[in-house]
Amino acid sequence: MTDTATTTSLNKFEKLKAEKDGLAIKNEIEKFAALGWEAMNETDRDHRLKWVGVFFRPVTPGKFMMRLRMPNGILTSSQMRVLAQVVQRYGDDGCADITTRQNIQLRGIRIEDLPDIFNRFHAVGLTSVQSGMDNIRNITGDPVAGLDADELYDTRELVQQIQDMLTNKGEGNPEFSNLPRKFNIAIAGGRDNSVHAEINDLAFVPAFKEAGEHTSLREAAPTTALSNRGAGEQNLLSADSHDKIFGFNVLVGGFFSAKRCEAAIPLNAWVAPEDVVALCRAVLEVFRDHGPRANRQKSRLMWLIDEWGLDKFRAEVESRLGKSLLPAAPKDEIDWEKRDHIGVYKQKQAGLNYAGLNIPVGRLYAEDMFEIARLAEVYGTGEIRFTVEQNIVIPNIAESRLATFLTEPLLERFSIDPGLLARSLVSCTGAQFCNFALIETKNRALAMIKVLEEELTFTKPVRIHWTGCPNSCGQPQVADIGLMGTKTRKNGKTLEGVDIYMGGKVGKDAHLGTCVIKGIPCEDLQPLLQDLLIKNFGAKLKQEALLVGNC
Ligand code: SRM
Ligand code: SF4
Repeated sequence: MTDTATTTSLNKFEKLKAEKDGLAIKNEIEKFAALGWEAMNETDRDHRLKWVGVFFRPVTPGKFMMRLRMPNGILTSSQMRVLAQVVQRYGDDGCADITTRQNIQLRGIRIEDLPDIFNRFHAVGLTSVQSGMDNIRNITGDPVAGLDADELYDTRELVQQIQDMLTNKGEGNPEFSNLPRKFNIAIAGGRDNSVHAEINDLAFVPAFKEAGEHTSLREAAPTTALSNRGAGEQNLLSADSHDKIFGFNVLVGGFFSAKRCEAAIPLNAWVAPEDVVALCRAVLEVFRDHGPRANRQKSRLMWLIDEWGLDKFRAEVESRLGKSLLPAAPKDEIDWEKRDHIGVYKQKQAGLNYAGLNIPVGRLYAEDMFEIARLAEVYGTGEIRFTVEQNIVIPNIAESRLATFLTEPLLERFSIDPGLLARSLVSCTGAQFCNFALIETKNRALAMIKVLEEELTFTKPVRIHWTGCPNSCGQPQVADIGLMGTKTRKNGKTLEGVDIYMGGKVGKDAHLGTCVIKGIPCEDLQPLLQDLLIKNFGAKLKQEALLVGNC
């Protein structure tokens, strides 16, 4: 238990965790299934079930949401089929959403089916453990890890190792089941920061150290640092890299919340890949044991760093680690604009391609999921990946199969070449299922870009992110145009509205956007967005473009 928690009064969530650890729920699933959701203890139902990834939805009582864990966003076609079967049994109530953490959530779940669902998950190596409440969220990694000829590090194995350590191989780990608050971890393996490292509580970004500097944490020869890299190691170092060692600069404290949003700050630490798991453990132990627990609005890691100062925090992490941290490398290797991976791209393996399919606002139905699984098997090796933009990647498509793949009907809906607004559209769950939502998001987001794409021509993608409330699950602060749900007044009436964020930059020199316009009623939004797109992003009215063309 924390320093702070022992000296201050506990908030409601700390109390419920102290009464019974969330993970204890794991052994009570059969009992809940027999009882039914209405007879269950409310605290178990509304809160503790989140420790096994089951979320009571006050908007649709009795129809639960299940949040999985997808380390590095990767799953197999067999796993996708199991997920499809689970949502299929709920008919119109069943669907799934790819999330902004490279993950998937299932909807319509009935409590009586949980034992069977967990058995099915177990059979194919899926876990939903510790995916909600005061636990570590899905760990994100590069969506084209192991495929991209330009990658610096294949993040897959490392992400899996961290998840295994933190969740006891998906079975649940009581060591980390009572954090002061949620915790996000990301590892970037490429030059374009595909994971939004800067918005995580703990993030690792590629950085090279001069070999001579690599002394105090461990005397590691370059070969040791490279040995953990997984497949396709040939292109991993830059040409002049004989005397450089690959590792990661460490960022800490990034988070979004209703009250405060912060980009992560450098810990002034560099770690070799083989030290990443230990560092994650050390940081989490410090957060678990010392993080502030009195006020839920002030419990994320950055609040502890504020309270202590970075030097004390770093020293405490070193003490848990049992060794000194090396200072950060002078620069990281994030020097590309962020890619969205939509389209077909050559892999580093000769003759193979990966295809990025745009899944509008991440929403999938059972038949889509079966079809994605089929495509992945017929054309690839059965592997499927998710991106933080709520899209999918199908890797390992042989050159000889590509032309046929491109004629598949599913690609008409899940395009490899969508409109320039559609390809970058992201939306959180919103009012359809989320009780925090101040507005409906997903359908509105789709309808809005349809109209805008009909009216305007674009020369480049514009990243529009919708989020239904200030919790910022849809990450409006990283968008070119971020739309955050709010309530606003017009002609004496309360209406659904948005606050508009702009200036978010991803990839190299990433920084957060800020709120530029407040309280626009959704019914007045379209002309305003049109104006912003024309003035700030080079969009042109189609009529105008036609006239110019005619001259
Ligand atoms: Fe989130 C709470 C959905 C990514 C910040 N988030 C919720 C809940 C669980 C609230 C609830 O119980 O209804 C939402 C579930 C709605 C539902 O039925 O789907 C929810 N969050 C989501 C997802 C599904 C949005 C999406 O459509 O993709 C994302 C799931 C990710 C995952 O797979 O684990 C999701 N949430 C995020 C992100 C983005 C990220 O991680 O990059 C953030 C901002 C980053 C961060 O956390 O620092 C985010 N969610 C929050 C917060 C504010 C946290 C805070 O410190 O105050 C809450 C509310 C809370 O925790 O008290 C929240
Ligand atoms: Fe729900 Fe708000 Fe998160 Fe959207 S941003 S999923 S409305 S909590």
